[in-house]
Amino acid sequence: MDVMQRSNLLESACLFPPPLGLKLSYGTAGFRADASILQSTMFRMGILAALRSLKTHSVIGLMITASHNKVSDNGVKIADPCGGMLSQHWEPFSDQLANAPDPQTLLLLIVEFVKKENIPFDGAFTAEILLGRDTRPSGESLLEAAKQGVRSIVGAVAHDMGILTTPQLHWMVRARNKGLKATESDYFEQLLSSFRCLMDLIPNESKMDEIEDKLIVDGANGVGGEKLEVIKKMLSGLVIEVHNTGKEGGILNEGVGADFVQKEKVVPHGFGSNHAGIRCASLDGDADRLVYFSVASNSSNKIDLVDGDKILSLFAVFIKEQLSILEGDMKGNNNYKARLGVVQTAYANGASTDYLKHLGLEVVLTPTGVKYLHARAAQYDIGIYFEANGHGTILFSEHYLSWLEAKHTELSSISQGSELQKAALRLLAVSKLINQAVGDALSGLLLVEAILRHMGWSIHNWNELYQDLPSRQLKVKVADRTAVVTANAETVVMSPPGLQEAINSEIAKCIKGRSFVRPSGTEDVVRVYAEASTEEEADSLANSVAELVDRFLGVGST
Ligand code: NG1
Ligand code: ZN
Repeated sequence: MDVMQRSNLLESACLFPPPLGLKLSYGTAGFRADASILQSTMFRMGILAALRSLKTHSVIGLMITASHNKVSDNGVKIADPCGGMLSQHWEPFSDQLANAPDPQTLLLLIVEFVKKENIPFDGAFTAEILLGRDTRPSGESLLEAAKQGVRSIVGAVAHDMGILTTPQLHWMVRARNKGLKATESDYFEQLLSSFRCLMDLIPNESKMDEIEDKLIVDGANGVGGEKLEVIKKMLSGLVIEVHNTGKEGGILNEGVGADFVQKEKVVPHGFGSNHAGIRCASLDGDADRLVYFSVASNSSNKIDLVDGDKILSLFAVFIKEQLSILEGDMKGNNNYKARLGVVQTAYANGASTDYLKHLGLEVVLTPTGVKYLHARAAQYDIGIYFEANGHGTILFSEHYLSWLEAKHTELSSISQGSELQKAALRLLAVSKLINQAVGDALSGLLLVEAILRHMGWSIHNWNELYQDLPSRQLKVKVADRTAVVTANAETVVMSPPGLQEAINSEIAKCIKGRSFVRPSGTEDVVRVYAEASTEEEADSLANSVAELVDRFLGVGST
C-alpha cells in the first residue's frame, strides 16, 4: 500500500467516527444495530468488500439490510465470489475493522491484514462491488457511507444496484463471477422460464382442480412484495395477491412477515377469517425467508403454519421422486446414483427430522446460521437445507449438474418425452429456479407452487405430511449472552456449568420433550427453544428453561 492509498484511507476514515462504547460483531449474518449508529460500520464494510475483491480477483456484494429486525435497525452483510456468505475466515477481521476506535488504528489494522493475507495492491485488478439495499429509510444514507468505504481503496468501483432482495444481490454476484447474465431482469427471466418448464412438465393425471389457483402473500411491508408484483405480471397459471406491500402505509416487519408468523403462529396484519382455507405465504423483510400458512376456519387469529421444515420436506419428496424415476430404470451407459442429503438445525421440529429419516434420507444438523447449513449442503450432489424459520435452498454440485446435462441430452436422443427424460429436465429446471447462492423466498415460492401442482396437493394435503410437535421459542435478556457456550450443533450447553443438567431435568418431566438454549447472533438475547407432546408442556418447558437461563445468567448476575 503506497502513501497515497494510506492518506486516502486516513482522510476518509476521519469522516466516519465509530460510535463510542459499543462492541459490534459480525454475528450470524452480518452486523446489525440501530441504523443511527451504523455509518462507520458501513464505511468500514465498504473497505472490507473492496479488499475482499482484490484478494479474490472477483466481484463482491454488499447488502444493506437488517432482514426481519424492526425498521429502525439496519445492517450489512458481505457476499463472497460464489454468491454465498463472507468466508468465516474473514469474520474476525471484519469485527476488528468495525470496532477500531480511531482512523490510525483502522489504518494499522488494514496494513497488517493486507500484508498477512497478501492482498495485491499492484493495480492489476480493479476491485468491483455490487451494492444493494432493502426498503428501510435509513438504507440510502448508509449506502453512501458504504460507497465511500469502497472508494477509499484507490481504483475500487462501487455499483449501486438499487433496492433488491438479499437473494437477488447474492444471485447477481454469483452470476457476474461465472460470466453469466447478471441483471435484475436476467434474474426474473431465469426464475420465470424454469418455473414455466416445471409447469409444462406436470403430469396430466395430477389433480390440479383440487388446488386453489390463488395464493395470497404477506410481503412484510418490505422489498419482497415489491418484487413479487413484478413477477406476478409475467406469470401465467398462478394467481398471486400481494398484501402488506409497504405501499399501504404499513411498517416493515411490524405484525407482519415470516419471522412474526413463524414465531407467533398468528395471522399477519391484513389477514383474517375471510382468508380461511386459502393458501397463504409470508416473506421476511429482505425476502430470504418464506413460510406458508392457512388461516384457521374458526374466527380466531390462529394459523396452521407450514414452516421451513415442511418446505424442505416438500422439496425432498419431489427431488426423491425424480431421482427414483431417473435412477430406477437407467437407460444408456452413463449411469450414476446421486448423493442426496438434508441439512437442518436444532430448531427443526423433531417431527420433521423423524419424517425425513423415515423417507430414508440422510439428515444432518449444523449450528444456526445459513453459512453453516450452506457449507454442509454443498457436500452432497443435491443438498437441501432449511432453517425452520423458512431460510433455505437446494444446492446442486457442479459435478452432478454436468452429469445431469449429459444424461438429459442422451435421453433426449434415445427416448424423447419419456418419464426418464422428464425427470432429468425437472431436476435441471429446479437447479435454475432455486437460488444456488442463498435461500430465496421468491424462487422458493415458485418452486413450492410448481411442486404442489405436480403432486396435486392442496396446502392441507401438504401440511399433513407429518404433524408438528408443539413448540415454543422465548428470548431472555441477560447480562452477557456470550457467557453461554454450546456444543453439538448448539444442542448442549457447556458453560455456565450446571445449566445443561438443570435443563435436562426439566426436559425429563415432559413427553417427547426437547429444549436447548443459545446466544442469538443477531440480537442481544439468549434464545430458548422447547418442544413437547402438547402445547401446555411445550409452553411450560420453555418457561422453566427461560427461568433457568435467567437464574444462571440474568441481567443482575455477572
Ligand atoms: P439468531 O439471532 O442467531 O438466532 C436468527 C435466526 C437464524 C438466522 C439469522 C439470520 C432463529 C432462531 N434464528 O439468528 O436462523 O436466520 O437470524 O437472519 O430464527
Ligand atoms: Zn431475511
